[in-house]
Amino acid sequence: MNEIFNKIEEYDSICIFTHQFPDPDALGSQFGLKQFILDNFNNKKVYALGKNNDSLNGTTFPRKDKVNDEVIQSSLAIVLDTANTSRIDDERYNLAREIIKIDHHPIVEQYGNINLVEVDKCATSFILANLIKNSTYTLSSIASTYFFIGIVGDTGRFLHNNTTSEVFAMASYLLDNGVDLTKSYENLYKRSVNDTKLVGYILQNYQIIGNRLAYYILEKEDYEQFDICFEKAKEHVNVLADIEGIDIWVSVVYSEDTGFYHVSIRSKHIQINDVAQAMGGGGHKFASGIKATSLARVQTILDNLVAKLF
Ligand SMILES: [Mn+2]
Repeated sequence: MNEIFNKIEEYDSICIFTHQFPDPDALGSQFGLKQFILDNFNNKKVYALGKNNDSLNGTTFPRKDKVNDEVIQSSLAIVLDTANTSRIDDERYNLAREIIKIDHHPIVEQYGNINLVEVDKCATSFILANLIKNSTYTLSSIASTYFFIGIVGDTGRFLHNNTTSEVFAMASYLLDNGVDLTKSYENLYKRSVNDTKLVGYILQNYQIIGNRLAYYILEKEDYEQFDICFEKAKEHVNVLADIEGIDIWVSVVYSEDTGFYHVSIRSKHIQINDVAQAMGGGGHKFASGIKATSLARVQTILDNLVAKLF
């Protein structure tokens, strides 16, 4: 995709966007791309936009940038890891002169002037690292580290079934480029005492339906009693991942900011993104999310998932 590099060359100012509630792949691809551009192109202004994730920005990744509307109006926008425009963090992306979409989610909206979507790839960070690896540009140790963290995040530390041999080959390539493995993992997987208590609470209170679906619901007061914020509370769905006999596991976490119950669905073998899409959400075949307006709506989602099991 030389045209992506050509577009970067063409613009003095580039604004990089990703999705709301950014996870390690959203941030890894965003800051990896920003670092790559700064390392390889002269005199570019590059901005990573959107809200900070307080558990990742400032430690694992830098803090986000702030710009006024005029800057975006004269910029190229590159939107990463986001299937549909309503999920883009900072709706001012549409002020930009041109938009490039780079993503690995199943296609919902092709909103870019250029769309690079590879749904068979484990992470957007992978797609970018691969693009650069196959070019004449250089990939610094810092950019490699950000992309590596993105891949680690979306493969669950090389555990999920999107972990192919090409993923290990890319990890090997990035490590050769100077990824600091210990530092990457330490920041990403450290857990505060309070967060550990929340995990204990989840393990004490989750429910099982029909011996095959496990779920938990966290109201605001459930996580705030441990002094944990919504973004952090939302990260624990895989606490239920390895329970024997459980095929689908679900976390439901209420956010006062959005007014929604954020439903995260994970599955071993059973496709669940069709259920998510039918209920207004989306995502990957075995990892999807939906925003639900009420507990009654959450129950409908659970009923629809159970219907896939029996
Ligand atoms: Mn991703």
